[in-house]
Amino acid sequence: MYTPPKIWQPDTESGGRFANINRPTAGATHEKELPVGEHALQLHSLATPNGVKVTVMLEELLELGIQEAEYDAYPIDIGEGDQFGSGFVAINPNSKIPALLDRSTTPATRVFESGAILTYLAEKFGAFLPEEASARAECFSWLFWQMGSAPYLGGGFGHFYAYAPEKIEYPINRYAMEVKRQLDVLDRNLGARQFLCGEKYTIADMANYAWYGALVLHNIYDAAEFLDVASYEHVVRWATAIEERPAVQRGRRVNRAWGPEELRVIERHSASDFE
Ligand SMILES: N[C@@H](CCC(=O)N[C@@H](CS)C(=O)NCC(=O)O)C(=O)O
Repeated sequence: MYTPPKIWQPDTESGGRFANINRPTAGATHEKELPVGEHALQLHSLATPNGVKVTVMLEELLELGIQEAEYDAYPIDIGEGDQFGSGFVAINPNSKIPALLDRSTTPATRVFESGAILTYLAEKFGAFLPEEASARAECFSWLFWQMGSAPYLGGGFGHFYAYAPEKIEYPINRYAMEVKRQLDVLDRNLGARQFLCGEKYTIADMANYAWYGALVLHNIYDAAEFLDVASYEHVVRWATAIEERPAVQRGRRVNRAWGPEELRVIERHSASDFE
C-alpha cells in the first residue's frame, strides 16, 4: 500500500523499463547538433508506431509521384537520450519522436506531434485529406481520436501489462477494458466502411494503423491472446489491407534499428536505400 508523500519526488529506481529516460523537467540536457541532408524535408524519428505514421505518409506521397516529398530520415535513439539533445529540442520542445523540419519555407518550418506532421504534409501536398468540409471533419475526428486514444494503449495498457516491474491487477484491468473498448469502436466503424472515414484511405488510417495494426497484426506488448485481438475481424481486415501497400512496407522500415537486419533502413535518403 502506497501513501503519497506531501510533495512528490521522482523515483527513478523502481520506474520499470524506460525509467532512465523519464524525468520531471523539459528542455535540452546536452548540446548536440542534428545532421542535415540534401532534401527540404528533414525527419528525425524512430520506427515506433508514432514514427511509422510519418514515414508511411512520406512514402505514400512519393508513391503518388510527388518528388517534393523526398526526405532525409535520421534516427533518434530515445533509449540513449538523443531526444534531449539541443538540436532535437529546438524542433520538438516536447522531446519525443517524430519531429520534422521543412527547409523549403523561409524561415524553416518545424512540426512536432505526429498528428500535426500528418496534417501539415497532407495540406502541403494536397493528398490523403478530403477537401470537402464534412469529409474533412470526419477525417480529423478519426485522426484526433487516435491521438487521444493511443496513449491509453501504449502509456496505459502497454506500460502496465508489459513494462512495469510488477503485474498489478488494477491498472491492467482498467486499461485492458479501455483498449478493448477502443478496438470495438474501430471494429464497428470498419464494419460499415472500407476505411476509417469512408471509402478513401486517409491520414486517419495511417495514424490508426500504426498503433492498432501493430496490436492486431504484430502482437505488440505480447498481448494478442490476452486481448483476443483476432475477434475484431473488421480491424484485422482493414489493417491487413493497409499493410499490403508498398508504401506502408517501406515506411515501416525507415529508422528501424531492430528486427531482421535486411528490413532495417536506419537512415533514409533516397528510394535506393530500400534495395
Ligand atoms: N503525441 C506524440 C507522442 C510521441 C511519443 O510518445 N514518442 C515516443 C516514442 S513512440 C518518444 O519519443 N519517447 C521518448 C521519451 O518519452 O523520452 C506524437 O504523436 O508525436
